[in-house]
Amino acid sequence: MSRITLSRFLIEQQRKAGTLPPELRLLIETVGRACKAISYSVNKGALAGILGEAGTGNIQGEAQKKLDVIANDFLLDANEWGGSLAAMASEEMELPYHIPGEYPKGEYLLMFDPLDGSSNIDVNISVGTIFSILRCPEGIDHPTQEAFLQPGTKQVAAGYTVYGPQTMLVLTFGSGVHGFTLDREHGSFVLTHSDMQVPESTQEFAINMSNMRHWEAPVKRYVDEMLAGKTGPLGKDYNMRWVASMVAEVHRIITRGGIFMYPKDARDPDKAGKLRIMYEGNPMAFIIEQAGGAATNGYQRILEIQPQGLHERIAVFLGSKEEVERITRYHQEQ
Ligand code: AHM
Ligand code: MG
Repeated sequence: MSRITLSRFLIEQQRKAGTLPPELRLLIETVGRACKAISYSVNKGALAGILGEAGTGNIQGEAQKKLDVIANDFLLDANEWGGSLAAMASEEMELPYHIPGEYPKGEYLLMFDPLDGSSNIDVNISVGTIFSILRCPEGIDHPTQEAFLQPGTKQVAAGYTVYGPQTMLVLTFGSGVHGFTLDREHGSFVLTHSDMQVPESTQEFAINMSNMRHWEAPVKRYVDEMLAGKTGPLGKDYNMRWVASMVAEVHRIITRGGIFMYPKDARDPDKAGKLRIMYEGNPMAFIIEQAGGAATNGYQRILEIQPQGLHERIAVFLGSKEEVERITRYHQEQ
């Protein structure tokens, strides 16, 4: 059988009545094209002079890497002219990006973290792009941040691209999770992982252990129980991984199971975690749920939270259902 490229896959989904509107298909293809360009840049690294600091900061007070800025520009440039979008928002920009007047506007809103885990780029460890697509509320011509503040259940599509030993685009538009590997010789994403599923139970967890002293009681309890191993209350030995790149972490979990945690902690009481709901928590929660896993902030489904700000942070617990349910129970019981 011939290979199914991303374009072919999306066109075939569009033909299946009602599952994928043509405008959304075009938009996903365009995001995929931008990710290809990012992948080639990531791959060239020092050869293209794109490693290191940009010398600027973003709205979150984080120093930007050159590649953060390059990836953001690739996504803006690729998506502004196609006619599918009403506006875009990014981790790297304080306010929504409006579609320039010379281009037609469409009905969707696109949000992205252009280069997640970018502290890894200089040490040649996996990074990624995360994106989330919403419908622009009706009657809004010039979307401000309020238009974006919809709960994750309203997402019409979400995905990530992991730039690792292989570049893979993993995608959902609400009917399962589909994984495509970039074939560099042909320049196309090819369907390699159909109907990806997170195993229900696991013996692998991911958390930044160096923050342990700042955690809240339910997280301490849960990690202590895992560390106690076979003779502890959970009755099994666990293994730990921490890549410091959420995309790589989620990709591992979707492939072989596990739980990923970035809890709220006491370092900064004003911040409910490190990760941002709109372009990290929501898209990853949508993908993980579509793959049969679960995602909560310790108390409720991430997808049901009403966001209050474009760059709002939340606690994230996602992955294999049994484990996410356990840590959520521990939060509710306290
Ligand atoms: P970024 O979007 O600025 O790259 O930050 C998000 C990243 C996640 O990919 C990762 O899970 C986390 O930050 C790592 O944090 P830490 O530095 O605490 O290990
Ligand atoms: Mg990020």
